[in-house]
Amino acid sequence: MLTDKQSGLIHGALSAFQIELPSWGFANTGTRFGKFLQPAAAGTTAEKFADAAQVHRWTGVCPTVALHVLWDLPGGNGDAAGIESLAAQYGLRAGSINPNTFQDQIYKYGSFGNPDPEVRKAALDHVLDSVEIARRLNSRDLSLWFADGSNYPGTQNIRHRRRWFEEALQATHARLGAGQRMLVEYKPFEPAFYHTDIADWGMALVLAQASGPQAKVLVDTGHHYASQNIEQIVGWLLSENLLGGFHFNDRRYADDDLTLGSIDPYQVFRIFHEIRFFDWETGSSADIAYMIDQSHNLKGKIEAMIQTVMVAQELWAKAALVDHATLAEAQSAADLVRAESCLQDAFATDVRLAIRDWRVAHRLPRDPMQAFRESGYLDRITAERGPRKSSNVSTYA
Ligand code: LRH
Ligand code: MN
Repeated sequence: MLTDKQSGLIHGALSAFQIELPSWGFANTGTRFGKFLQPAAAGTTAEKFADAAQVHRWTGVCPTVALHVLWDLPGGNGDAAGIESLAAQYGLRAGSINPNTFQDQIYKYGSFGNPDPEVRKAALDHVLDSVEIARRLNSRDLSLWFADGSNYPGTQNIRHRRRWFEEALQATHARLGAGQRMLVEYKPFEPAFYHTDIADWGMALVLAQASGPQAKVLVDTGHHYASQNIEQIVGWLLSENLLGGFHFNDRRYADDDLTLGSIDPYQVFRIFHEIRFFDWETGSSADIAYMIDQSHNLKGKIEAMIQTVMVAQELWAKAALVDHATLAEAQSAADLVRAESCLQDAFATDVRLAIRDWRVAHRLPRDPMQAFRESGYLDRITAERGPRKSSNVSTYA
């Protein structure tokens, strides 16, 4: 049975927790070995917003949708007005803006890191367009991931590419409006398999610092070597005031983009704990964008998204139960078992009843998944969208 204090901590934590949905998480996706089409999958940006609105309707904590420019605004800034009215139509807002500097043929040897100055310029133009789109849509975050790298030793000058990245990121930062941020996302490998230009948190941190005060680091939980301690990286980025946001997903091997908490829920709990412990210690609330970045190749896409939000809320609520004062004391006393038990006790606490009460108190359904299933929305869109599926078998978009 939870104490009133614990229920209060959970309710307070949930009311401060929102998570952004990726538009691309609602579209048909696959692997290089195939793509299993789902009749209900979203095929247009409008359908992606409609599906995201379902997740927000039943969970109440997903008011923004991350957009990938060439997938959602193929017409660039010209499509912004359309996006704005779409978002308004569904009671949502455009979230982080993600340029696409990886799919065009010109990017074979990279974008910002490409040895060809013409290609670097084309990539920068696209990113600067994306800054304008973000300004037009009142989106705060420009979220930057680059596939750039090489596949064979000696084929590229790693130092020169780093310098070109610094120049282009500084030019991007110079174009940001007040209040806008640029989030630098790192990834150790894939699609490049020898070196990736922004391969880890340190490289992203150095480039963010070189870019300017509105640049932060984005941690995608799937972008780490299997044995890497992600919450330690989070601790360091918090200390440097350079933690800008997360892309949440789960993995067993590499960047598997599975649903959050499906493989290692304690990992996400440890990350959330580092953030809440930092907030408790500093008496502040770190300004972090929580976003989902998953591709649902087999699970129903809307259900997978609702499941992810529910698991994120549960792990966030558990992290709110860590007794920080006792923990700090035990850490100083090197009382290892007592310190660790502070985390294990919180993680082992069943918070689901308190979360259900919080939902009812906010006029939300106790069980968002059940509410969605009973809504008939999935049957309706399957009937509407199913017949046309065979026509557009393309990759993410
Ligand atoms: C790269 C990545 C990046 C997105 C893409 C959809 O692996 O995590 O954040 O742009 O997935
Ligand atoms: Mn990502």
